[in-house]
Amino acid sequence: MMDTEVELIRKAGRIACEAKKKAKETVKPGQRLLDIAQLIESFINSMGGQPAFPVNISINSEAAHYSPLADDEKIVPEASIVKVDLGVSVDGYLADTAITIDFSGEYEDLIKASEEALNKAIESVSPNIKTSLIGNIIEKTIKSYGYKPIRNLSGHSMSRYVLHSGISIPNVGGEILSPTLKPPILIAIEPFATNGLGLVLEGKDKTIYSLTRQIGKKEKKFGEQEIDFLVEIFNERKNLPFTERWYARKYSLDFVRQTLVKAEKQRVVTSYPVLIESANGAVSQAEDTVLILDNDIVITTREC
Ligand SMILES: [Co+2]
Repeated sequence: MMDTEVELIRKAGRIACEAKKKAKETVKPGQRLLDIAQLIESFINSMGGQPAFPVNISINSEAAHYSPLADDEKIVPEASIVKVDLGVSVDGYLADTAITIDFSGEYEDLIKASEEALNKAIESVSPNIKTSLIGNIIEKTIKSYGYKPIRNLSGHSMSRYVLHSGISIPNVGGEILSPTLKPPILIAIEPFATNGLGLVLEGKDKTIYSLTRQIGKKEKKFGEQEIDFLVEIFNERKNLPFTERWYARKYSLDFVRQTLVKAEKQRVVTSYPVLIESANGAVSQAEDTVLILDNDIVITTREC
C-alpha cells in the first residue's frame, strides 16, 4: 500500500473520529433524527470528506440500518438506547465507526459489553490473524457480561469505494474455515451486544440504498429524468450507500421514491432493510476501523 493511500485512509478515520464526538454531543432525547443525521453529514462534508453511507440512527431493539427519511418526524425517545453508526469517504478511502448512548440509566453494562469486546478484539489484531479468533474474543467478552453477541451481524473488510469487500469479522467464534487478515488490509470491527436472543431480523422500513452496477446514459426501461438521476447517483456514490434525503431537494421526493422502487425491481438498486433484534432486546454497538499493515496497526477512527 502506498503512503498516499495510507494518508487518505487516516484522514477519513480522523474525520470519522471527530464526527463521532459531534454525534455524542448532539444526540439527546427530543431531538429530531433528521436534524441529527443532517448535522453529522454536513460536518463530514465540511471537514473535506463525504459520508461513506447515510448516518444510521438505530433506537432500542433496532440494531442497524435506520437512517432518517427525507420527511422523517421521528425524535429520540426518552429513556432510549441509541446507536449512531457513521462512515467517511475521502476519495473512496473509508472509515466506519459507531457509538451507543444510553438515556435510560439501564444499559450502561450493555454498552460496556460491546465496548470492551471491541477493545479486546482490537488488542488481539495482528497481521495474518484468523478472523475466528477475533469472533471468539468478542463472544467471550460479551457473554462475560451476561449478554449475547448478535451472531448474524459482523464487521467487514473495506477497500476503495467498497464498504464490504469480502471478508467478514464475526461477532461469535466457532467458524471452522476462517480467513486470515493478510496485510495490507482495512477492517471494521463492530460487536453488537443484546439482552435478547442474539439474532436480528429484517424489519419493514427501508431507508438505505446502493447501486448494483454502473449506470449508462442509455439504460433501457428508464425515462430521461430517471437516467439522469441514476447517473448522478453513480457519479457521486459509485456503489456506496445513499439515502433519498440527498436527492429530494433537486428532484421531488415522489419522483425519487418512485424511481428507487422501479430501479429496485429492475435490480439496478438494492436496499438495506432496518435490522431488528428478534426478541425485541435492547442492542448496543461499538465500532472502529483498523488498518493492518506489515509492521503497523492503526486504529484510524481513534486518531482525534
Ligand atoms: Co461497519
